[in-house]
Amino acid sequence: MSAATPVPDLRATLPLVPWPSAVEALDAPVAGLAVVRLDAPDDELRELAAELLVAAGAQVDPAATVSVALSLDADAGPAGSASPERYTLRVTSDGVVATAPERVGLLHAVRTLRQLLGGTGGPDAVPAVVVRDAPRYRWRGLSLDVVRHFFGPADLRAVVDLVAAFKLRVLHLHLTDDQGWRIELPSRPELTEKASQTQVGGGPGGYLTGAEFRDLQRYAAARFVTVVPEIDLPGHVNAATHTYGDLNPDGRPTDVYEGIEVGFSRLWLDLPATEPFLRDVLGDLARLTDGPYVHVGGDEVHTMDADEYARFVERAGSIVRDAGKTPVMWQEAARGTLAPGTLAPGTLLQYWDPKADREPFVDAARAGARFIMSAADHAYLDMKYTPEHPLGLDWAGCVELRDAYEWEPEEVIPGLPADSVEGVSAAVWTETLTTRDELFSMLLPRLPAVAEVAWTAPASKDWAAFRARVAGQAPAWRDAGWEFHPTPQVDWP
Ligand code: TNX
Repeated sequence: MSAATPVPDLRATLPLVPWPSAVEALDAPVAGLAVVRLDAPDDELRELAAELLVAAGAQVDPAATVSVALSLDADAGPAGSASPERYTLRVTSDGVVATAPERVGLLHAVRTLRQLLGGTGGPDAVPAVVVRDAPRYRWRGLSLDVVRHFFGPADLRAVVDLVAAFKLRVLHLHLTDDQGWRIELPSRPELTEKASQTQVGGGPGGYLTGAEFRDLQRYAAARFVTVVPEIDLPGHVNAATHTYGDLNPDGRPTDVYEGIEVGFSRLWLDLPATEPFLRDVLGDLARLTDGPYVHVGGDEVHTMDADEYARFVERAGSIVRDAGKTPVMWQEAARGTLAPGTLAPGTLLQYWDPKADREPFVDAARAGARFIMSAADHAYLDMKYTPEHPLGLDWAGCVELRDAYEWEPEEVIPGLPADSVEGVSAAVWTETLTTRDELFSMLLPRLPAVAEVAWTAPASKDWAAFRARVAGQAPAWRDAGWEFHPTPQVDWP
């Protein structure tokens, strides 16, 4: 562009979410990408890329003259970036070239291209640009409760598609709680037999079979999404204490629970049945899990003394480690140590409750724990958008789109060393969410806001530009059948 040409603010005109590390507009004609040839290093990647480009209105034809070429190249990405996810995308009227050191970066590049195709010119007139991009954090995720209301394989695949569309890499599934046990385990089939058939407010409930869970992981892995399963311990366990009376001091099964109170149920570490139960369920879950992480909960145990809680967390963590996985725990487990600061190094803690005392987090970080930021006042997408919103809870206040966008993960815990932040996860709890449409209307448009917090450098974030870019996603959401909440904070097309 010559110096005299006013430079439009690319951040507001290109419909890219999350905003990339560097975008350079070329002083060159737009690219016609309505019919393209697709070259990729392997068939799996070619098929995924083709699906995305076709969804954006392009046609893929091996005889086309314009090509979209994906190729592995260690030199791709922003200067100086060592992220394995980095990529470069060059769009000109001669065609598209995407390069990345790893396949994941090539798929990121295609997702960026897919968003460019959805811009105002459509696939016939895609602006000539070079994008060089890499994420801020490795852990970029969504935590989803499938207990309070059950969501089955088809809904979960749609959630994987949504998560992946915004370049998130983790789907954390909250699989057990007071209201149900949603994962079939070979050594403990009674759990799903006895404790999966209800949900909040009654209703049918449900569970994932081992085969369904494996299939879901495969579907997610093809899209570079890791599934992190959670068995919540030692609280949120009424489904287990309902199934096995011997997990209770009086030996009697507890009643089915269909309400939404939290904090009343618990295990007892010193009962003879407890340790075998922990070994069986965590061992089975680790064997079913392809990814490196197993989440063992640890939140809201309101009826256990600190010493037993600490012993419990250490037990659960070491069983998971012995099974070859890295444990993830809710923030409360920062206190899950007999002496301050002795939590096993490498443990991942998921921060959620802004009302909690921060000191144990700083101690845990000093001992080598790493943090996933799910600050409820920004990243809990089950909070209502506004007080009048018909769905959701409001214990952490309302979370409008701008609240989900404007926060800094390295500042939510004062005093925490910035380099102990592993990443960011949005979370959605389903006490009030009963259908896929309701779930998606809470995720969209707020999940893209959290995705940008996790991906984009703070200096490149801009609310006014984000509002404009997120509006540009709506046509794609409508095409995909993804329900969204048309918040008045955005001028929707
Ligand atoms: C707190 S977040 C909980 C969940 C609820 C959620 C509702 C966390 C670790 N525990 O049990 O579903 O609030 O927002």
